[in-house]
Amino acid sequence: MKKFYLTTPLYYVNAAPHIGHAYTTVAADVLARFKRLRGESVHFLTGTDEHGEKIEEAAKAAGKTPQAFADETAAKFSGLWPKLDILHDDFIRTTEPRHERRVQAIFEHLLKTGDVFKGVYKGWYCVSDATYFTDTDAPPDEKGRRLCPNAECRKPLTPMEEEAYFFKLSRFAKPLLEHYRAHPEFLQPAHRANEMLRFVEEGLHDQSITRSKFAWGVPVLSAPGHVVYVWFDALLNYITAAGYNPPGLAAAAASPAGAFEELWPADVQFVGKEIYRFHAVTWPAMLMALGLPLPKTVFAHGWWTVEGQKMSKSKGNFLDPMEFVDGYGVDAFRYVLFREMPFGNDGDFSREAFKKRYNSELANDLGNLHSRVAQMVEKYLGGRLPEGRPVDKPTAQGIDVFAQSEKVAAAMDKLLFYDALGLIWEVVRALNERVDKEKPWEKAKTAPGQLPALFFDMIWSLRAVSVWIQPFMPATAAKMQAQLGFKGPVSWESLKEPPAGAAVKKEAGLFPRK
Ligand code: ME8
Repeated sequence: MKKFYLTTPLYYVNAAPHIGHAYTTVAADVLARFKRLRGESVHFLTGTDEHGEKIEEAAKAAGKTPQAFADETAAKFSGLWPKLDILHDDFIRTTEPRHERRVQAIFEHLLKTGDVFKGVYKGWYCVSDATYFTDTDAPPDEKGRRLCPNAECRKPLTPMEEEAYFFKLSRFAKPLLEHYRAHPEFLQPAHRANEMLRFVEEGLHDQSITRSKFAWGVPVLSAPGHVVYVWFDALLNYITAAGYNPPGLAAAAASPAGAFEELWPADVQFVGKEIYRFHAVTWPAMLMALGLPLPKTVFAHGWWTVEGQKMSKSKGNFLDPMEFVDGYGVDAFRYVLFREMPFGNDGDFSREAFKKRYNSELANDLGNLHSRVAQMVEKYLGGRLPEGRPVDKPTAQGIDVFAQSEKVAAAMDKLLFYDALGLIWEVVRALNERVDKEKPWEKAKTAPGQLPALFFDMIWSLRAVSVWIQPFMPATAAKMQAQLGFKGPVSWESLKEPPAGAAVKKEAGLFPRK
């Protein structure tokens, strides 16, 4: 059975993880948890990108071997994910034999088919971005310097002339354009897809994919002294980790028959917008060269600035996710990431905005609602909802909760996490309004007979909220569900079950005010 396969980029091990890395990885986790909740079988891959000149230089600066240096930083990534409640199924490091062997076999195979060929590379190279540029890509500036054309980087480029192997990228411009047109869901969001389309329409250059001036990379078997270009190496992780057996791979190293087909093609690949060209152009061309199907969707999200500024080494303003996890709890951090800016756009991460959102939406809207309703059920109904079905279905101030659930699911499926949270908060706010309007404490005196049906409806709606927020805030969802008398494992469909006879109790608040 094919699994829902989703991936994040492989993060470079030259520096510790920050909120940018956390963002993409939590996004993948949110989708993975949503799919599991819907009953799908999921495979979620993340990992680290460990080769290349940049890592070699960083290791040298730290006085370590590249491998020892990579081991240390990779552990920071793999150690952070459980603290962010990320449940990945696999963590690949590009220095692992399972990856390196496959990269080597793929290289030799493409050399045979002619999509990889030998030539001389002459041009410019940005060590920091690990990207090649031609004379025209990077014309000299007013001072005659060649700087990296990436506005975020602008570091001096290194002139390069070396014998190298090339990937025949130019051959794939036409098939790529055909694929983009035939599969509008392939590149998302749409505005970034247009950029890629325009780029490919201008024609593609063959790409140098080996280096011979340094050693920290996957060695090319048939060309001693050459190592595989870090991007060509790293992009392949999405299939090497999935157990792709390239022609020529030693039988002892092969994964069992059918294992790869269970995962590939990937369903969603998440990346940041700055590496979209590699994922929207180079990567699918590599897959075409291998005769493999393309991922269904490659989604490029936007970038966070921090307190209005780009995060950078020189500014020393990389935000550590643990600052927020320690201060507010992991769920609040996961929530704010997707509530503060629409997924796909750029946005600013500020401590003040975080605190405000935490207090108004989590402590006030959701936390208060949950505790006051649970408390009233304890007080007025002795902590137990009536048996039977006093209402047909939950309605929050006129919102049909079941219909809303379909809308939330549709937004999640379309990766519109911000919209999904918006729909969920419509219900949270409506429920708060309902309490204010119906004033159960007055009804307890004037019309106590109405309370069982009212709370039955409210708890049912709250249970739905707890299921919807589960992908974003798994620990909070679990706390709510325990207090709302949910029995057994919860799935997306569980919200349809009427809470007949449920035992409701109020425990410590979900989100203490800060
Ligand atoms: O590019 N806002 O690794 P990397 C949002 N190794 N997301 C951000 C971000 C920010 N300010 N900063 C980083 C590489 N990210 C390559 C990838 S894939 C085969 C190889 C996230 O460590 C975002 O996902 O520089 C971005 O694409 C990724 O981290 C870059 O991580």
